[in-house]
Amino acid sequence: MLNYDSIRHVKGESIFLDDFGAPAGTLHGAVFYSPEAHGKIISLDTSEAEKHPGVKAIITAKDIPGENQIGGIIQDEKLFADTEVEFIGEPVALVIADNPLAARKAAKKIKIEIVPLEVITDPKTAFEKGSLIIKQARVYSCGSTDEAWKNCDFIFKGTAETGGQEHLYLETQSALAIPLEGGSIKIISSTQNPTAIQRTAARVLAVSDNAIESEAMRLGGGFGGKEDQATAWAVMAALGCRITGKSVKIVLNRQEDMRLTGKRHPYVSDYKIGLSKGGKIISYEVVFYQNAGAAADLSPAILDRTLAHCTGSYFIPNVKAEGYSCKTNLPPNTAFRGFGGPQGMFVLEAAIFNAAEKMKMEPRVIQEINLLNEGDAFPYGQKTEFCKAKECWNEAKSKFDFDSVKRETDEFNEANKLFKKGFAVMPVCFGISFTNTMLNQASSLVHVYADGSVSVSTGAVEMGQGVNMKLRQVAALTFGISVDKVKSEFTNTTRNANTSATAASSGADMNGNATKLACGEILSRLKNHYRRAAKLSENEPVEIENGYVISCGKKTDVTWERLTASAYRNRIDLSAHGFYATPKIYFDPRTNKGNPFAYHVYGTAVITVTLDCLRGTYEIDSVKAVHDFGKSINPVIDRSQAEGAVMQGIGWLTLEEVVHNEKGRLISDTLSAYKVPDIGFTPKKIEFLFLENNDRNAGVFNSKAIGEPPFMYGIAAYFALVNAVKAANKNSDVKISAPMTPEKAFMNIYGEKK
Ligand code: MTE
Ligand code: LUZ
Ligand code: MOS
Repeated sequence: MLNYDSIRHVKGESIFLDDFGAPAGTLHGAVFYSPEAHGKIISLDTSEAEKHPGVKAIITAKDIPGENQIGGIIQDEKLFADTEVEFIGEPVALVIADNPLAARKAAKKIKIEIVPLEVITDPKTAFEKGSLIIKQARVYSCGSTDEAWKNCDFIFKGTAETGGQEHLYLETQSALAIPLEGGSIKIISSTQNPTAIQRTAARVLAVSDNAIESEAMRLGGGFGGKEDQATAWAVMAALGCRITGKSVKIVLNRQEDMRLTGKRHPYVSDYKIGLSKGGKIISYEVVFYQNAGAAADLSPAILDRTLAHCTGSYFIPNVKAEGYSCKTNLPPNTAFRGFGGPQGMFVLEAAIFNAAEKMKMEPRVIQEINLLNEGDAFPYGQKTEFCKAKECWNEAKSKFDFDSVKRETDEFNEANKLFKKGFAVMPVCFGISFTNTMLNQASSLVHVYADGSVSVSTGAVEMGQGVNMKLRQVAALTFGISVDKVKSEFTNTTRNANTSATAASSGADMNGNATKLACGEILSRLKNHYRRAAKLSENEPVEIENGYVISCGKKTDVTWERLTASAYRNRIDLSAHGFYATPKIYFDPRTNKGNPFAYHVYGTAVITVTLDCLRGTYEIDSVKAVHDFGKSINPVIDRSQAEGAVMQGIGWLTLEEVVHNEKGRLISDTLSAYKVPDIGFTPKKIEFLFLENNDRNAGVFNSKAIGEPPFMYGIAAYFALVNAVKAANKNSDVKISAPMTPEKAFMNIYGEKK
């Protein structure tokens, strides 16, 4: 029982990077960053800073031995700005001192002269000025919207906006680089992607990949914010290490982390939707303007997922979805749970909401009749398989009784003037796999020690989502032994090479499958060893169950430990490497057609809210969902992932508001200015019903990915609040612009209709 992350966390025993005993003499780095959102650098004066006590080095672009380039998808991001700055918070120099305070104080003494250039913060303005990350539009389409409009009884147009979101992982970005022999460097960092750090550090330092060992112990949360954006700090630490010959540690403080790192992408989107009288959606056009910030980062991949998920859980025969990654003078925005999917789905829900209002129907009627059926094709060509859209909806509809939710809400609103309730339903369908097919690969290195204990190393990074526990379970299930025998190791590039980020909710799926393969290999060697020793023929069934060998169906007295010790003495290899590449997926990025996802995850949630009409504040009364968990291998982890994700989704659309001023400065850069849901905001009731099934899918042991899909149930909270506002003032002209902060709810109740 002691061998659980949760218990270690509660006892304060878990080791995070900043707890890790850094080598004696470790130096500390502080980042000096651009105070201007756009401009030409005309001078940089570090002379005063150099004189500050304790300062050992000040590193700028000119000190980089290799390339000053950290871009992943597109090579458009410098480690340090040299001639131009494009956002406030863009790193310009790294001050290295013998303690963090001295480094930060010295950084304040650096002087930079910048000739300001025009600052753009809004994606549509960027689009109009031709400021784009990629010039061409990304377009996903099916059928013909041009043809379809004439078959529609109703056509509506509108705009929907969603805001940014701060990751607010408890552990801020941090890295420690330690010099090894022969010019090699070990980087330990809080990253979802150790391989990206290895490759980028090698490139910046002009060394080969094998000169960099990159490790992640466990993260105090990542949520996508450390998929790409842990790299810069880790590479800076490595560069500092190379230049000073000493270990270098960089730990951003909270405010630096909020100012310097990118967030969820805000979007502004224009839609046009066409329906039949009965509410069938016939045609849908949408243009997404994604606010990418000043560099590509993961924006193009995120835009792809927005486009892939723009039809949500619905079948729409005629679709044209266009997307632009707009370049603005903000920190590059990045991965965040859902990876553009939530932004895509939100717009269609806004369109359905708008249509329903004009057609005097309830949104849930339109939602229900358009749900995906088995075999329906998405605009990207893939057809649904084991589709659970209707099953989840119907189960939720009956278990949570949507009709009585409606009746109770109406009755409450009749009876109350100062408080109004609202509810909304949200079906989710989320594709599992990286949309970039190449990334869908994983490896596992399993050692069985002679005493029968097991060590599992994969590319999966533990960030609180419980992947380490799931991997231990996979090994234990495959071997037929107790989970206590198995340990998940820290993620390290010398044990697992060429790993993908732990992301796209597929960490447990892919690394679990690789682990199953590796364990299976060792298991078959062990079984053969037993057969030889017991003089059984090759075909006689030998199994291991609950730590004992079962021979020809009968339990023996040979324990797992005895078997492994004996195998060792007989010179049997007790280690194996498993490699998993998600089968049957492909995607052609030129036509945007293919089978990008291994499978889809489905569910339906209903959220009820109460709005205080005098204050604009609100409570989430309940979140109830039927969710397709597949055959869960760890229902406790899966349930808590679902609850955490939906809370994060609700936060995105309600309290959390990322605000920049017109100069590109982040205003919401403290926790007093940026509100996240806390325990007091937690819904009074959260109920997740498991739609269990044993469908064949690419999840390990037919489990299903859980990390991201429930995030999107949060969208129901937004529309529930809009309904509550409209119950308070039926003439309120609510602009669909998330988040619905209490201020906005208030203004929407009392604001003038234009
Ligand atoms: N849960 C916790 N506690 N902390 C996190 O940082 N990240 C989420 C999700 N759940 C996260 C989390 C995101 S964005 C993803 S993609 C998945 O976990 C990644 O892990 P998995 O692939 O193992 O599900
Ligand atoms: N990261 C990525 C992701 O690189 N590709 C994806 O498709 C993805 N999806 C979700 C989260 N992260
Ligand atoms: Mo999650 S956004 O895929 O890290």
